[in-house]
Amino acid sequence: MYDIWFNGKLVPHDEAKIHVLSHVIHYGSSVFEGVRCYKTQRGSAIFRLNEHTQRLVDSAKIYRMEIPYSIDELNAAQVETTEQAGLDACYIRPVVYRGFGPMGVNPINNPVEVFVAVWEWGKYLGAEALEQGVDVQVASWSRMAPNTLPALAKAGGNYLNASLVKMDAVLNGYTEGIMLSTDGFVAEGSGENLFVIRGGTIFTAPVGFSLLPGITRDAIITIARDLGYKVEERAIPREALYLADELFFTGTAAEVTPIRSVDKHKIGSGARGPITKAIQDAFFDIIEGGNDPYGWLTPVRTPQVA
Ligand code: PPE
Repeated sequence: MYDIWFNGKLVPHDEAKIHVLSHVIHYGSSVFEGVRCYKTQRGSAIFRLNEHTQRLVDSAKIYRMEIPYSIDELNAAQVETTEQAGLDACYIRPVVYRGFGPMGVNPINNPVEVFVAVWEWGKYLGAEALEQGVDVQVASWSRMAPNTLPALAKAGGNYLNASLVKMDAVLNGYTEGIMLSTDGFVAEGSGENLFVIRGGTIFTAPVGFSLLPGITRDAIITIARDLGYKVEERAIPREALYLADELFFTGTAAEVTPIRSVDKHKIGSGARGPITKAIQDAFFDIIEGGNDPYGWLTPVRTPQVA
């Protein structure tokens, strides 16, 4: 088990503990990130580290949490935690939370604490998924409305909504659930953004539709436009999912995962489509090939390059 960076220093895995009366346990008051370090052909590198850290800081700001570390220190903590683990590739999880202090909902006087953990994480939606695609359903739970919980914050509490969606999907025999906004437009998966392709144009829902502004989403919009595709951010009705030529999820964990059916409607040919493949290839050229036309890779020293 790898050391965990806990409030400023690495501690052994088993010593990174918090009190049961910590605010976060009772009220879900955490914000977090999911970041990947890849083993590329040019050495190990963290994908879009600074953008993830910026989103962590943004999430904390929404909840009035003052992180006692700068962006540079948070970036360095993630690099240090990755390097000490000695893994060529890993998933990095920085978490900021309200700790032990006064009881009650008001978190203002509870300390803001930070840890960074890493672990090995394989293909999020299954090994075959990247090629074969996954079967999904539209969730019966909506994504939280914009005046309930802020979707731009990647907050622990948001994942109560996401886990209801994921449990239902899995218990119903699907890999994932797609959430609609409370007014019925497509929002996102429980842990992924969503892209719809029809007639050669790529659509994704705008950030205002109760979704996390995904860093992979942003990367894929950039890559797709540079490949010459038209990408439009606009409201997507549920039935556009059924009529799509191609659909895919994006996320740090899910990467670019094709969807082959929604509510048992076959999407396109029922397998990964050609535009999805072209986008995946360009994405994998960065994260596996180590080519970095956009400056998205932060090199780390791991055994591979030592
Ligand atoms: N929407 C949600 C709700 C979400 O959780 C994620 C990431 C995304 C979109 C994609 O965002 P980005 O990773 O920046 O492209 N979900 C993370 C957590 C997954 C988990 O099970 O935990 C992730 O992919 O790391």
